Amino acid sequence: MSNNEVSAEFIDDYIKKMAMESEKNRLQLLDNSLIYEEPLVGFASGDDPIFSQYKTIIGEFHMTPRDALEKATGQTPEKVSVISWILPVAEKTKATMRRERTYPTERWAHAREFGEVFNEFVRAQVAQVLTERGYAAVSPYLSPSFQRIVSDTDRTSNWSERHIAYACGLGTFSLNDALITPKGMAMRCGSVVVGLELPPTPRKYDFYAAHCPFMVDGSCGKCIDRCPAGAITEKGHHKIRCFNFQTAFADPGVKRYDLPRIGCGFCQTGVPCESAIPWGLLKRPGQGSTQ
Ligand code: B12
Ligand code: SF4
Ligand code: SF4
Repeated sequence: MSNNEVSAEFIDDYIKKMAMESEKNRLQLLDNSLIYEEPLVGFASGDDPIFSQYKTIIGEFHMTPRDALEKATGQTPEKVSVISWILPVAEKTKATMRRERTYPTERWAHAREFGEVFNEFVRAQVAQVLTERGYAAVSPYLSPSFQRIVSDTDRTSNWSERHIAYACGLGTFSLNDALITPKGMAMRCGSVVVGLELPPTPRKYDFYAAHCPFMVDGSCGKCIDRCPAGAITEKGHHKIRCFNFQTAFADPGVKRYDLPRIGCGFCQTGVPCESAIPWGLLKRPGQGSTQ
């Protein structure tokens, strides 16, 4: 099969168009409004050394882009790239959460549930359009190789979508672990690996948590008080406390909405990093910018 030319612009437009036009990006059981606003899209070389570093930072089990592509397709293309996208939660949904303190709003819970259904659709569609044009492609999260790694003290995976987004220049980590992107922390993200050369998006940061004022100089810390579970402290994010707390929202007798999962996300809303990088808190007099 001969390859049809695919450019970074084509992929960027394809993902943005899908978000704006797909019925799946709508809160169909509520008011049919958008789940996500316009996505951000970034790229990295699959051979960027950061992906091997993740075997130390995350664990030996974390797949490199080549691992994921070769396992799924059996192909070893000369050039490999990673495509990552950020799906920013719509303003209307974030606004409902800002007023709440204890139980996620119905809009947030629907956006979590059906927003991830849409995210899976984007992963599958992007991989398919590239495959149809003759390129080896896989969404590692949807592939049989994807594994969640669960213990009494940790919850992780062998394809961390936010580490992939970090590598693709889309944002940095934070005090509460979540990724702060130019469109904020209230988002979900996804990725596809493709046997094609794409121009890497510059990473405009040299510290893995450069977008979080607490991690830069100990200021902000607003997510500590926002978390109703006490899962965020000055020492960071307690994943098991967080997991147990949000799982309890879906217990019969507690559950308020007819959904399998409720999610949480108080730390992602009503905080300075909710919808943007909090530059105002990062640019302190005499300190200059971290951008
Ligand atoms: C397991 C999991 C959880 C677990 C554990 C989260 C965690 N910290 O890993 C629990 C159940 C607690 C959880 C909770 C939530 N989750 Co969750 N979860 C996942 C899942 C399935 C895997 C995460 C994973 O692999 N983590 C890997 C580990 C290693 O990451 P980590 O411990 O945070 O990494 C730290 C270190 O690596 C460190 N680090 C140290 N040195 C260095 C150096 C460098 C260079 C770098 C880059 C990093 C680094 O940085 C990190 C932060 O400290 C992903 C989906 C996916 N496949 O990625 C979604 C995901 C992370 N979850 C997401 C969301 C939205 C949520 C919730 C809001 C729930 C909800 N929707 O209602 C909460 C938010 C909690 C929070 N503050 O992060 C989003 C991310 C949104 C965001 N803004 O970051 C994801 C990506 C799902 C998606 N497809 O979008 N989640
Ligand atoms: S609320 Fe403040 S301290 Fe917490 S992650 Fe956001 S910027 Fe960092
Ligand atoms: S998702 Fe909820 S429980 Fe987990 S850290 Fe954020 S606010 Fe706390």
